[in-house]
Amino acid sequence: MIYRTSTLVAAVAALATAGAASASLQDFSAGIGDWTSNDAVSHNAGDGKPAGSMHVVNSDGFGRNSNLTSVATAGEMTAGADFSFDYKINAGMGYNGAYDNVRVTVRSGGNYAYAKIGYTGTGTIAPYGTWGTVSLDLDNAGNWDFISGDLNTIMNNATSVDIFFETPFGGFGAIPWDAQVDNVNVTPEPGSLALLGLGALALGRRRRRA
Ligand SMILES: [Ca+2]
Repeated sequence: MIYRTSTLVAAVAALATAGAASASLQDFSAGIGDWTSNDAVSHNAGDGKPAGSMHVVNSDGFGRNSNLTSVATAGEMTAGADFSFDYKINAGMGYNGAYDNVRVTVRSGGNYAYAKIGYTGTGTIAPYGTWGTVSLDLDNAGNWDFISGDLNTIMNNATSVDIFFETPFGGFGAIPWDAQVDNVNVTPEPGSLALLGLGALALGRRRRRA
């Protein structure tokens, strides 16, 4: 029994280490890292949660969306993790966000999965000028509107992540997207946290017995 407990504690410790290694918080306090865009992207030092965020403005006058892209490094994302970020749309296609989407696309080679939050997706997005949060369980197929290839394979081998601000409509001409993103984060799956609790419980029992 003590052997089993030790094994469990060791497993939990290994999980905790793996989780810490894969977590990556980008709070944009100093810059925008490797993020790029089809539109004008910049560092907004004065605004964020807290101050310091990534700011994208539609600059081509024809785009239906503004797309922010980051390269995913090996091990940064894992299938069981949650991907989350805060966003604020200062201006979109209009109607205070009622016809807009925030979309997340994760790519791995030629395969990809995307999730849409908003008008043609799940739930609603935050009204213009207020911060909202998107949080996606990477291995929950129900979160993803479209998957090409195997979801877990995509997430475990992600090569890039895109955050889109988009309207599902065409033919509206210039869409004056002006949006900000803060606190892009990858956190270990809740199951790891439950195991941590179980490990602490097992450790407590072992100590009481000793
Ligand atoms: Ca920030």
